[in-house]
Amino acid sequence: MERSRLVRCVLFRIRPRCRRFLPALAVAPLLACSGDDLTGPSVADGFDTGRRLAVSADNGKIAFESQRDGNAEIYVMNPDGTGETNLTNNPALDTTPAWSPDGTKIAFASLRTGDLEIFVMNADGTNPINLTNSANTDLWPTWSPDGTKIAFHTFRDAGSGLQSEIYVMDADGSNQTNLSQNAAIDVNPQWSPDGSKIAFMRQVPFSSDAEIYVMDAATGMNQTNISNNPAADAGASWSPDGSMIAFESSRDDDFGEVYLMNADGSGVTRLTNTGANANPAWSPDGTRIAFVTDRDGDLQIYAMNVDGSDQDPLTAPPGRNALPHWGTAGAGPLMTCVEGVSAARARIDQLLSGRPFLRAVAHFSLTRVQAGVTNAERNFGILMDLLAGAGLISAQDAAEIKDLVSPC
Ligand SMILES: [Ca+2]
Ligand SMILES: [Ca+2]
Ligand SMILES: [Ca+2]
Ligand SMILES: [Ca+2]
Repeated sequence: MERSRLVRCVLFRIRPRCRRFLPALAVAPLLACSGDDLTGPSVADGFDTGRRLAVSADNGKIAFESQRDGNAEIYVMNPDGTGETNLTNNPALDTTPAWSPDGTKIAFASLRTGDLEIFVMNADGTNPINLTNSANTDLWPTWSPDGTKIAFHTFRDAGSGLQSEIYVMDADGSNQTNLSQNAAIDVNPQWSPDGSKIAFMRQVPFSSDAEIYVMDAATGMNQTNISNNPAADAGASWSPDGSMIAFESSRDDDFGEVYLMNADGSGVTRLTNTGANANPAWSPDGTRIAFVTDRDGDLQIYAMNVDGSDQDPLTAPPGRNALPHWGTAGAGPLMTCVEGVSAARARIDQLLSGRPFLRAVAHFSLTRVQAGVTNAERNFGILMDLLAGAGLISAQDAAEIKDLVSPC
């Protein structure tokens, strides 16, 4: 009976046969909860990861957690499943990867210092830096779409209880602030593509229910239950245009399935039917959703179209693979090979045509390019002028833009 009940295992049950579905890290806080069976809340786990700041144009690599090497490591792979690479190579547990919006860094949680901390490393795995340095569990980072902040959840305020809070900090680890401020278990924050909201999972301790909430990212106010179903709902992943949220739920069967809903919680549709399915992660171009399934036995990552069609495996045994987070492509593709300002403007107009969400897309792709130039603020202003179709651009600015869009 190996058909596991993904969501329920993750959220409520820690039976031995369920453990393989848990992000490795989930076990630690769970052990602290109770030795109980069916009603003990799980905490920190789940299958989602800081997914989705998906705000870009082109699909980059998928980061995920793999246990193929005997301990949890952060891997990346191409969108077709090729090129799997271990980025962490550390005997400690490494989990919940989240790409930065510009595709240059990955935030993740690691147990290498003795308790879980939020780290940030370069996209090639170099230079991991501990941002949280808190004595308690810190988990599940998600970047703000402008890349300046990271939200995560932490048990630092739990005392002897189970309280978990959504915190936000500057991207260098400074100014760590409690955003959710609620006695419930609040985990797995996911920043909306427009930066205004954070979705997260809330579970009342020892309840068999879990819900997806959203709150204002700036203040933590207006905490709103958008799933409203007596079954377990978790794993929110925003569509790149912010209009929809993919999630996992056990509302129709014990296994757990992937669903879509509008960002206000309306219009729920089911996407999966085979086996247990969880951890949805939207692709930056909005056309595919990666997810985790046990349909082939061990946990593997698949991807499907947003209507649920064309469900294809990306990873293969051996090894449990989970928690996909789909990053943006490198700086090049969006603006490749355009000559000068007028061509750049035309290219942007082309990109925006009929695709209103691509305003943010262009914005972020170009922000990524900025990271490599000296006058980031200035170039940002120039590019926003281009997006608005307004303003004259000086020759010097044009030269800078040409630098940005090279090589031609
Ligand atoms: Ca590791
Ligand atoms: Ca910690
Ligand atoms: Ca809380
Ligand atoms: Ca629910």
